[in-house]
Amino acid sequence: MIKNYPILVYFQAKGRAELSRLIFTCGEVSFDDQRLSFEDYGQMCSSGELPFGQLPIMKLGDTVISQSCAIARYAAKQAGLYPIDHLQAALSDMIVDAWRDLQDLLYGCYVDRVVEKGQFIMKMREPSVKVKRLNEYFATSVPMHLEKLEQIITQNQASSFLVGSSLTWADIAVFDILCIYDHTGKFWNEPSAFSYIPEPDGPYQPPKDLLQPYPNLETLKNTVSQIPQITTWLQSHPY
Ligand SMILES: N[C@@H](CCC(=O)N[C@@H](CS)C(=O)NCC(=O)O)C(=O)O
Repeated sequence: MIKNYPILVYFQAKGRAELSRLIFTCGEVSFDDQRLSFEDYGQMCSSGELPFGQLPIMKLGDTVISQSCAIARYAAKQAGLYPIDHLQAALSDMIVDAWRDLQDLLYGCYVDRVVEKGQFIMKMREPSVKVKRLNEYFATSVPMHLEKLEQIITQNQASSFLVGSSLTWADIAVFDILCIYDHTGKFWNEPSAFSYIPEPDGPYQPPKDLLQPYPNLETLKNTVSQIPQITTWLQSHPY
């Protein structure tokens, strides 16, 4: 039977799928949240059903959509969180593209994508290299992006959201990446997590007071976390 609601497929992690999950949840759009093991992923890869050999994907009937931003944009339109005004839509796209840059740079600290025997493969980095890259990431890329996002909110005369007068998918994207940076998150300190670093100094600790220089972002994070659908989602999906 063809399901008439989206099936979102990703690993057992927030990663690049949590934004779409949060958007669907916030807009009360039904979706199937499928989480795969690495073994399942390998099988899916060999079956050729992944358009670019990567996750997340979203299945809608016989159609498979890849690329996290494309999926999240679809979710946002379904959820009523994508701006109707074209200029506001472009501003929201800009912010979500920055979300994607931050995700790419973060996972690039952990894995390298290399060509071996004519195939793209992911190679885990040496622990010390990961730590060095993460330190650089939090010292340079993160503040540069957070500063800009803070400024965008300051300059928005219409509200304390990033774009226009109400919540959009751009706010949820920024919320999502800020949650990933939470130093208490399982992402950093749970040995079973994909990104746990066993050596040389135990789990990586992201900076504790990351949001201290960015009061608008702190307010935004609190506001989004208090949306009832999001609060309920986070209670049942803390990691
Ligand atoms: N541009 C893609 C990147 C997707 C991506 O890198 N996914 C990772 C998991 S977070 C993956 O499937 N990696 C396997 C591989 O690249 O071989 C997106 O934003 O969805």
